[in-house]
Amino acid sequence: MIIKKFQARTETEAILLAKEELGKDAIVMNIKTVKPKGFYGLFKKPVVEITAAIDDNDSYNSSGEKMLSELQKIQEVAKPAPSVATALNPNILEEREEPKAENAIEKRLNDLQKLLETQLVEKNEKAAGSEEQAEKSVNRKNEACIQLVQDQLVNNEMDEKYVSQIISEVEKGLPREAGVDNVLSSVYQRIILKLGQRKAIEISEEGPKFLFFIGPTGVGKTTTIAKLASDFVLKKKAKVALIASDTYRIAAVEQLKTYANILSIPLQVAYSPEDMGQVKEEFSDMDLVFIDTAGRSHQNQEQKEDLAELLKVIPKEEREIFLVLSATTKYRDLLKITDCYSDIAEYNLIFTKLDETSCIGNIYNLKMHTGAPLSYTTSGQNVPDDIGIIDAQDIAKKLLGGNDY
Ligand SMILES: Nc1nc2c(ncn2[C@@H]2O[C@H](COP(=O)(O)OP(=O)(O)OP(=O)(O)O)[C@@H](O)[C@H]2O)c(=O)[nH]1
Ligand SMILES: [Mg+2]
Repeated sequence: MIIKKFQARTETEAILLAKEELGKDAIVMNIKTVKPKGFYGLFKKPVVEITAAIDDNDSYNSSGEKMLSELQKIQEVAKPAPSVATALNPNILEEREEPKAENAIEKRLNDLQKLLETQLVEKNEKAAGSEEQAEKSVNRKNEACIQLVQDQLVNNEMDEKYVSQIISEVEKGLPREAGVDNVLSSVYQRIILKLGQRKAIEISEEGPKFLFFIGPTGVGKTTTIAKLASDFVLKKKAKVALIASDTYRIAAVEQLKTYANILSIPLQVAYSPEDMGQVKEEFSDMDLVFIDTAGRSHQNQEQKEDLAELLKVIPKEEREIFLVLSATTKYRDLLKITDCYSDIAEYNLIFTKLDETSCIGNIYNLKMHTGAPLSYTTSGQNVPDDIGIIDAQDIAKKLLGGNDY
């Protein structure tokens, strides 16, 4: 991993500099405003400093020590930062929220660090009896540190194979006497890199985008559509339409109709691929068309084929597919569901019901398993408020911060 700081007059300029030097896949880890130092600095305007990173798969080589000195301490990266995973896309950055006050997650992370340090001091006091044991003690400190972080990730239901993968990558670059902060910050930054660039819905100049929401029954597809459609209609003044294609339940169409009425936007029902073709023409002057599909059992072959037929009506370049998953579903079932939908099409991932679970390891696991971009998370039944673009920093903090602190 290469980590570098870039300064410029504006955040966008700093990001462009980072992009130029590190490439388009670089990820912004932190953004802050810096006042120029020294006497002459008094007369200069503050500049924006971003810390960007790129995974070069060759991390911590001979200059590992130097790179590590550039790694910010976990407190620094965990400071109230812009909320979003800040992939290097200026459009996405526009959507970033203002920095929040110190929040509970950061406090938990700090508490975790203190706890880990206390446990390590105790272990080292027991171990360090003589000079001769000093060497062993250093190794033990490293091992104990890593073990504690590892346990934390597994407790948050991260798959052990992915935990081992991250730990072995981090271990390669750790200095001989790495402290808890070194281990935590390396793991934190690696998790953010692995979560990758997020996928947000954006309006295109080239015509309407048809957004399919697919997934198992009752996960929150319709509610999520209502939240997103409200956001685009009310805040972004976009031209939005809805399509109900739930061929199994009348109530499903009624549910969507209610939202369409509240937002005063058009709704059409498409029961078959032919209907879908007609409605597509009708909505050709829209910015975004949200398509609600019937909740399906991933084991039902007939339903799977129906969905595949429906998707085929819209050419790939005009459509985006969002697989909606509940964060409360068992890991083994999530694997089966994602595999089943992978047979049909490429999708982006939305996780709902984060308010109903304290373990979010599955978000990381599913990202690794599918390679699909992460897009949104929802955390409550309130339309339109309980939704946000996936925030990799937040996920990394929660994974490391645990539930008991
Ligand atoms: N706690 C919580 N409940 C949610 C969330 N999102 C949706 N729900 C609730 O989950 C239930 C099902 O939501 P729907 O939007 O109807 O789910 P669906 O996937 O469209 O369901 P089907 O159309 O039957 O497949 C409703 O009671 C929603 O209020 C969330 O983020 N958190
Ligand atoms: Mg529904």
